[in-house]
Amino acid sequence: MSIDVTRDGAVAIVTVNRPEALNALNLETIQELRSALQAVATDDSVRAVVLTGAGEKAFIAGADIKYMSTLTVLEARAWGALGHACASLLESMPKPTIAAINGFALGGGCEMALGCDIRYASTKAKLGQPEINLGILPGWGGSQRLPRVVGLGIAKELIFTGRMVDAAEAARIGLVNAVFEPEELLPKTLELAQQLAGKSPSAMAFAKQATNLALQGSVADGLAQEATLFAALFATEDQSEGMGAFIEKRPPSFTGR
Ligand code: DAK
Repeated sequence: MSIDVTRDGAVAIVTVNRPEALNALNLETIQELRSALQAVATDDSVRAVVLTGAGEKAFIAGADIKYMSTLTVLEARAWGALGHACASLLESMPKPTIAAINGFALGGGCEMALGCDIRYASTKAKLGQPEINLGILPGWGGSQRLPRVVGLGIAKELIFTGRMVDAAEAARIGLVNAVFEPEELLPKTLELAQQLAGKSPSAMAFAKQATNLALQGSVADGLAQEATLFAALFATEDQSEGMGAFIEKRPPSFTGR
């Protein structure tokens, strides 16, 4: 098994554990990752998910180049679909996902981080889309998600050159939300994950669904969806609890109902 799933209360920590290959994703690992993400996505006791890599050096150094080197066109299609499924699960599961980028996040690794809602990095992190140097392009969502995160001009520069950025530059261009010393990365990520896990699950799910629409379709369609989701939350106990707690000057206790 190259994917570990552990729990810290309502937070699931999904760790890619193949450090001998810098956590590169081969067929077995990406299939296991997809199963693990499907499981945490549908487990109501999980309210936030952290994705990270085992060892000191890498988050995920990419898709496994040795595995990819022999793919036919049809196999490459299936391979692309597997990576798309994982990144889409991270992006669309109805609970927050946070990447704890503890080292190299290259190619498919950067694309998994881009699928997450929030990215925290260690000072040792290096991110990039080096596929151009292998004669291919980012195939697990990078061509679409990187421009949405850092803007089209910077994304094109990174994808066309294949150059890596360090953690400081990644923070400056908005590719990661914050940077921490290596030993602080997981504690800080878990602190955030626990904070998010304590929010109303339904409000969180709808907030994620609504913000995901921000860069898709028209503003008018997005506003219409926002209005529907907003109104629907007034049918939940969590809305009464959240507002009641404010009025009664006490912390809220959300149940997900
Ligand atoms: N794949 C396979 N093995 C990898 C790997 C990778 N991506 N990255 C590292 N490794 C392995 C190395 O081969 C080495 O194994 P041994 O040779 O010892 O058996 C071990 O991990 C340690 O790596 P190094 O010895 O190279 O370590 P260094 O510290 O010297 O260098 C490095 C670290 C991260 C700079 C270097 O390993 C490196 O450049 N790695 C490759 C990074 C990279 O290019 N990543 C992007 C992969 S391409 C698509 C679908 C998906 C994709 C594209 C298209 N379609 C369907 C269209 C996705 C593409 C990618 O992700």
